[in-house]
Amino acid sequence: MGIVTNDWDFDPRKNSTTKGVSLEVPVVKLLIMGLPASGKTTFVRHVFEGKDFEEIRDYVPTFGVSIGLYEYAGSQGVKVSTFDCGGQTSFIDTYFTDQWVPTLFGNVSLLLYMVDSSSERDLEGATKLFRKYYENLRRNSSDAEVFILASKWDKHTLTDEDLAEVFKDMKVYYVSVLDKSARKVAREIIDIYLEKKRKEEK
Ligand SMILES: Nc1nc2c(ncn2[C@@H]2O[C@H](COP(=O)(O)OP(=O)(O)OP(=O)(O)O)[C@@H](O)[C@H]2O)c(=O)[nH]1
Ligand SMILES: [Mg+2]
Repeated sequence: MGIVTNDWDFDPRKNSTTKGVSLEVPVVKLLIMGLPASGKTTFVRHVFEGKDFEEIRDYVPTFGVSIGLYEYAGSQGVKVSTFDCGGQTSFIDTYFTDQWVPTLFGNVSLLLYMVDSSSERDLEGATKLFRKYYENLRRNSSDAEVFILASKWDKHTLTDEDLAEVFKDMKVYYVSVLDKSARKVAREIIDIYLEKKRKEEK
């Protein structure tokens, strides 16, 4: 089985959510992964499509990988492509096939790994899955930046200590789509990446 996607025959000129994005302009590729219902799609729609929580609060599992291309308002002139990977087990298995590894894990600028901070029960599973994704990422995009996003921080039961203990050297950010934190963190993370690129080019 291949990956079934919302819009897998990805041609940004046709499928872009923003019109007129030039393919020549380099884009920041965000790979967004995590367990089912950890908040990935909500984050993408809130940050990049400008939706408020009330408009998008119903849980609709992502079928395969949902790809978007956005002109990012937070940093002028920057294009962001989002690869929002559905967390259901049936999809996850396909992400590691030879057919899809390069498409998903290649050329990644930033991996955002979502961990539901309102669910203590899932932490072990989330950590295991993270390791698997991380290994594939490092093999295919050795210099990608990696961030753990502790989602649903408005109702967190996990503490920052819990997360620091399992994600040790990783950078952990706390986000909620009910306040300004998700957009603020997205901007901070993208700026970190852009700054790194600027330094490399000098
Ligand atoms: N309270 C609260 N709920 C949130 C937040 N972010 C997401 N949710 C809820 O979490 C549920 C799952 O959200 P999704 O974003 O669809 O989850 P997902 O990670 O894309 O799930 P899959 O596509 O199945 O992998 C929805 O009911 C959202 O309303 C948040 O910051 N705070
Ligand atoms: Mg989703």
